[in-house]
Amino acid sequence: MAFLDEITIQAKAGNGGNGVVRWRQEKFVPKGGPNGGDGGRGGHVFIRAVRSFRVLDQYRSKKEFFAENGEDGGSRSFKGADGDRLTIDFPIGSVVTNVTTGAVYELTKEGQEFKILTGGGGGFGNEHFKSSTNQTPKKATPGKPGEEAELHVTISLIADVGLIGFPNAGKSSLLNVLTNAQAKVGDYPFTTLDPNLGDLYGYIIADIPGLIEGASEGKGLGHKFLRHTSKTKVLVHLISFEQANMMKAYETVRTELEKYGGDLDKKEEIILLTKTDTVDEKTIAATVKKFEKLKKPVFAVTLFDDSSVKEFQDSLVNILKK
Ligand SMILES: Nc1nc2c(ncn2[C@@H]2O[C@H](COP(=O)(O)OP(=O)(O)OP(=O)(O)O)[C@@H](O)[C@H]2O)c(=O)[nH]1
Ligand SMILES: [Mg+2]
Repeated sequence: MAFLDEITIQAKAGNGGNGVVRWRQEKFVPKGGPNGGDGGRGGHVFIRAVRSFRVLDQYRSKKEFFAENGEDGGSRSFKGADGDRLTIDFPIGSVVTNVTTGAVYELTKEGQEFKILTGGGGGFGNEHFKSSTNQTPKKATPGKPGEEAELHVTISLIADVGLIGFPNAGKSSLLNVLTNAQAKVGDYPFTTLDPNLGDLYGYIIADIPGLIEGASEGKGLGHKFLRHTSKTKVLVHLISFEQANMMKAYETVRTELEKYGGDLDKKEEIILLTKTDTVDEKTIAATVKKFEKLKKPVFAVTLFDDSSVKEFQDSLVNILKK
C-alpha cells in the first residue's frame, strides 16, 4: 500500500431526535393527558489512535462520516433512543485539525481517544411541558443539530523499521517476504515512488524509495522520504551482490543518511546483503567478512527463497522486542 500523507474528511455528529405531541388514549378516560416522549441525543464523534495504517485505506474513497441521529420520541412517554457514537480511527502519530474551530488533536498513544464533535440534544415531547397550569400542552421541540466539521489530518506514521539502500537492492522484495504488503517490484531503478508499508507481527516496516549519490541535493527521488524513518528503531540497509563495489554502495548511502541529518546515521543498522543467488559461495563468505568489520549485524540472503531470510528476520524481531 502506498503511503497517504494527509487527508481531509467531513464529519458530523448525530442530530437530536424530535420531541413529539401525543395524547393518552385510554378506553375509559375521555380526555387523556399528554404523553409525547422526548427525542434521543445524537451520537458524538470520537477520534482514536490505532496501531495500524490499514485504516487509512477507507479514507481513499470515503470522505464523509456521520454519527447516528437520535430517534424521535414516541407515544406513551417513550423516549427515542440515543444515536450511536462514531469512532474514526487514525494511525498513531496523526495530527487531526478541526478546520472549522481550529482545535488540534495529537494522537500519540495507542487507544487514545478524543471526543471532537458533540451530538445534538433531543427535543422535548409535550409531556415535558405539562404543569399545574397547563394540563394539555400542545408544544414539543425539535432535536438540535449535531456539530459538524471539516477535519484535516496529517499522518506521520511511526514506522518501527526502515528499509534503505540503492534502487534495485531488493527493498520492496524484502517487504513482500516479511509482510503481506504486495509492494510493486521491478527490475528497473525507482520502482518504488512512495514508501510502501507492511506489518510484521504488529511492527510497521517502511520500504523507502531508493537513494543514490546526491539524493540530498535532489538527485533521483531526493531524500525527503527519509523522514518516515526518523522515528524507526532500526534501519535495514540492503546492498545487492549485483553491485560492482558493495562497500562503496554502502558508504554512499551512509553519506546520504548523514547529510539528511536528524541522527539517522546513529540509528541501529542491520546490513543485509541481497541476491546471493547471483554469486558463488566464496564471494558471499568474503563479502560478509568484509562487512562484519563494521561491527554491525550482517546477513546474506536471496529474496527468491523465503527460508534464507529467516535468520535475519529473527534478529530483526529481537531488536524490535528489546
Ligand atoms: N537475483 C535476484 N534478484 C532479486 C532478488 N531480490 C529481488 N530481486 C530482483 O531485483 C529487482 C529489484 O527488486 P525490488 O524489490 O523492486 O528492489 P527495490 O530495492 O525495491 O528497488 P527500488 O524500488 O527501485 O528502489 C527485481 O527485478 C527483483 O525481482 C534476489 O534475491 N535475487
Ligand atoms: Mg522498491
